[in-house]
Amino acid sequence: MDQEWEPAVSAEYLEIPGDEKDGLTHNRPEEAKLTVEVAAISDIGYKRTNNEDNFGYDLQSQVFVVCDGMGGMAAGEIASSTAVDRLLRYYDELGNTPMDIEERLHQAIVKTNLAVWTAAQKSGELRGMGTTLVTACLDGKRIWIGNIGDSRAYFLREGGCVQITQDHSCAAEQSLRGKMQGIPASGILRQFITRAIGVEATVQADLFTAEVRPGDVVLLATDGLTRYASTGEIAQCIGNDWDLAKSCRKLVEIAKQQGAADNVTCLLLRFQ
Ligand SMILES: [Mn+2]
Repeated sequence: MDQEWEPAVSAEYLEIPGDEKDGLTHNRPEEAKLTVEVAAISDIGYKRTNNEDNFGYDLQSQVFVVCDGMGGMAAGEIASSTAVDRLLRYYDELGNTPMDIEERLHQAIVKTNLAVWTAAQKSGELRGMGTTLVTACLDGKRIWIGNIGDSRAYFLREGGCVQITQDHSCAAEQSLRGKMQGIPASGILRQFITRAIGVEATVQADLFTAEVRPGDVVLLATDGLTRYASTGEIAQCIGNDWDLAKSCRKLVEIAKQQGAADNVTCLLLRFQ
């Protein structure tokens, strides 16, 4: 896989308007922009009595989001559904401002966090609720990914699959620091989320960006899938199947075959 993914710390990116080679301009507007196909599914799984995952997208403004809520009673569901709704709304609204796509996505995440946090402060039943968030938006041939928590983005090209995001969890962060010795592999600490939407008034998202080509696939998924599926299994599952909805159902089936102890959500994007 030759695509280089980089943390989007700067706003440097190139707009590619279409085919311009050897001084020849061949104006084919239908090819100047990639088209994107989307399929998504959220399954309650086998062990949970409610589904705290949510997903949403807006094909008009080309933004996609998956959230995994947490909190007592219905609070987790409210946290994730609020985050999905607000992210889509804020991203759309910010399209009326002169800010570039990176700043627009960043601001939409910041405003979404504040909205969920504010709702949590206003109600005793919702206090302490939070949600993960993984989002993708498109700018011509460039994709931007933002994440908070342990819901993930994966990138698939030519049969390969790589994980783009880093989990904000105890397990991932201890592993990065090479300090796994003190934490049992099955320990409850592993599951602790170190960053979430709505828990504090401010939040720091990680942003990533890359250029996409026809045939590329991006997967956004909650831990209810990712705990059961390796990158190899995801690549095999999506493979060359051109039925994107079928690929979604096959991914959920990977979790179900292993007990689906959590809610399972996946959202697939394919570029053409
Ligand atoms: Mn989950």
